[in-house]
Amino acid sequence: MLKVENFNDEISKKVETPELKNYVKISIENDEKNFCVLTKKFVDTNYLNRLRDFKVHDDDVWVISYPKCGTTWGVEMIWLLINDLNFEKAKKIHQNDRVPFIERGGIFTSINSDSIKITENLKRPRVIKSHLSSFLLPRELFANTKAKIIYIARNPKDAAISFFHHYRHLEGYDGSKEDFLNAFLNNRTLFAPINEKTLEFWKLSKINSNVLFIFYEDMKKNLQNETEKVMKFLNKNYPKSEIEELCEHLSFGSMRRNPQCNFEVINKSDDENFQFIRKGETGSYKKEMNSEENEKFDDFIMNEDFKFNDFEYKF
Ligand code: PPS
Repeated sequence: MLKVENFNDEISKKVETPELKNYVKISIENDEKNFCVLTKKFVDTNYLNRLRDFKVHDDDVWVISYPKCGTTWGVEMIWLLINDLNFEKAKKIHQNDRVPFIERGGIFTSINSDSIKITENLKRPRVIKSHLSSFLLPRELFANTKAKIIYIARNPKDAAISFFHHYRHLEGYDGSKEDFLNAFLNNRTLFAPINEKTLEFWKLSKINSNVLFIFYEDMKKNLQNETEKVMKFLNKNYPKSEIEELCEHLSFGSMRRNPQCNFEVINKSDDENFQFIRKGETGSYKKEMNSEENEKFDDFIMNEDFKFNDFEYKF
């Protein structure tokens, strides 16, 4: 049984924005670690049930992550690997139209399109993006299917800083960094909790050969290596020269210049130069978090369950 609760506390109210109103916590009854922060719209529009009943195909590839963990980067790589490295098409069609963000229409105030229907109608093989926790994803994805899942993880310090900028420039947040980071640490930002979600997919990847777990930080360190790993997982085979061409397409500079990947920003008021593909660094938190915030994040990611499951974030 799922439980839906409104967040009526100050921490949560402080990170409400014109796009993100009325946060709710959806959880599995009697299992407090299994929850996901969404907006009330998700329940009101019945995305909650429609998504869980969504028909999955064996040739689907689902890209799952917590926001700001390199989803757009990974999605671009995976879409191209699945689509015979069709760079021409990738440069012509916006990533959102090639790879639907399946829950999008059930979350943001101004999005009126039916993102579930759009995903349903997408030509196969489909690449589908989601930030949901597993208990809100289609039941079929975890049963009776050969569909593949690729989970992309990033350290929560960089993810939180990136999300702060995202909230400001894409969701209309006008509060302070302090309030935002406090909400993040209290699992009140959209799609929280990052730790539990990450660990859940880490554990899944250990027991299910259809689940691959990759790290943003590894992509930064050696993109070619990670690309080849993903290529093998998808049962594809391209010569080295083509993989090199793909890595060039996926480089920070090239993706930043690519309007089909560098998403539109709505609020540039306090930083004219802000772009969705922002810094693209590991450790960008070091310049943007003070030592007290940094320590709070250290506590946040000190998790007994991580040790027990042999999981560590990368920095
Ligand atoms: S979203 O909104 O959840 O889909 O965001 P997401 O795509 O997951 O994450 C955005 C961050 O990924 C960085 N990014 C890249 N880094 C390195 N190289 C490439 N090619 C690249 N493409 C995207 C992007 O800059 C965001 O991180 P920050 O730290 O904000 O720069």
